[in-house]
Amino acid sequence: MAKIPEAGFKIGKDFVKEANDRVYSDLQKDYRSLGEQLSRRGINIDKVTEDVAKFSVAIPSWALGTGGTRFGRFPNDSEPRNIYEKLVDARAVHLLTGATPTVSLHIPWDKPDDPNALLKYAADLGISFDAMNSNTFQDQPGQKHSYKFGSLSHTKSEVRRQAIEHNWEVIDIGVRLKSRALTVWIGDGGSFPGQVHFRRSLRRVTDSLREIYSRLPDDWQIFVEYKPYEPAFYSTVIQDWGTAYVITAELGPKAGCLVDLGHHLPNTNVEMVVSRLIGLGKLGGFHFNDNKYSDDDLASGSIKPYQLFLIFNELVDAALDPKVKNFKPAYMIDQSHNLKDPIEELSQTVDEIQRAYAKALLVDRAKLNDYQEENDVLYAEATLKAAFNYDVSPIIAMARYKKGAAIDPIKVYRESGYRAQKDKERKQEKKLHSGIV
Ligand code: RM4
Ligand code: MN
Ligand code: MN
Repeated sequence: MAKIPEAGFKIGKDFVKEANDRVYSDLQKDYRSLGEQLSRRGINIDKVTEDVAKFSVAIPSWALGTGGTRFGRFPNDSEPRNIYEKLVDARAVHLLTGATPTVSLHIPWDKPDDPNALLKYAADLGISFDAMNSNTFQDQPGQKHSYKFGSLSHTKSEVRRQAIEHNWEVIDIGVRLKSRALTVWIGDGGSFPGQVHFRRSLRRVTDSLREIYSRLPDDWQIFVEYKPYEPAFYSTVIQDWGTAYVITAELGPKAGCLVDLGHHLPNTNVEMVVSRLIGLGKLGGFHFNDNKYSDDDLASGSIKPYQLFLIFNELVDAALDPKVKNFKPAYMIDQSHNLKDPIEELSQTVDEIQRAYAKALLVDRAKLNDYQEENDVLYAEATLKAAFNYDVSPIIAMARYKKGAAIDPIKVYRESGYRAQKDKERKQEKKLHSGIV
């Protein structure tokens, strides 16, 4: 069994506290001034801060390595070489942001030799495990059947069987890691007209997923992720939310749809997709990221912050609606960090997501409702814009401070010298392939 590495250098809680002490009085002033503005509108800033402080989002294990494009990858010398080192980096993000206590594992990319040892290692770092991700979109060394022509939807039953068994194994590992969900994304589809029979392939994928579902523990969920294209360039078997909905409806109550923000064709009204799935009781969770063109896996909120806000507007609206039952979508990040330091970009991402959430909490819902009922288009839109236009930075920084996280995460991280320390500790024997490429 592989040796469990030492955690090495860690940013201390005291280091964060000392940095916070230097800027806290400035934060207090900004917070008070925003609080006054909000109270004139009948909003209690402390309540908003409390809600933001309760928000958390899972980090995907693959996002801690340097990402890439299909043309290349430019890793730094200190990228984590294994899941243990990834967890140490995840702990740094959580220490800085206070909002990422869980990691979502990709199997086999981060398959543990010993799940019990990994669970303990993670617990010592204050990290636990979120949804497990299976991978039948690549062939692995020693694998009997190839996924070149599909996995759960493959024409040959032995290939489907292998893919089903892989998912069962992922559930088993997840149970040992105390995870409670499985996310399934498949690359199945066709690149040329005629390659795949549309109705039959959907039937096969649904039947395979039923077999996976049958092994799901009672307290687990399965998230079915859709994607319109890539790696298949003509047709994808689970191409959109409608197809994901039909599948999850057939599977049963433990199945929900997973909305990866990058998995929509340009100009799709994603916030409306979200509201439709809420209405159908099938919004399982999210993969947050942003894009200009399609599945670019850029940092959340970097390109379309208004869209992110409008998505959170639907989520807050649903959470406040007593008619929406058992509303608890799973929040996960799914990004590729090609250029920025993954720890920095993840911290920035968490901040952006919380920003969208905080702004959505500021929407005057009673007024919005009246304007909608009266068809006052201008004021309805202006009500959303009024919330979006606030600079909620003091709320987010205060939420972090209250949890002992950093008021200014990036500054604290850079001052800590973490990267330089890890450069020394993690001599890269070979350039690893550990991000999305
Ligand atoms: C896919 C999809 C999956 C992710 C892989 C790496 O496009 O978003 O969620 O696991 O990429
Ligand atoms: Mn995804
Ligand atoms: Mn994707």
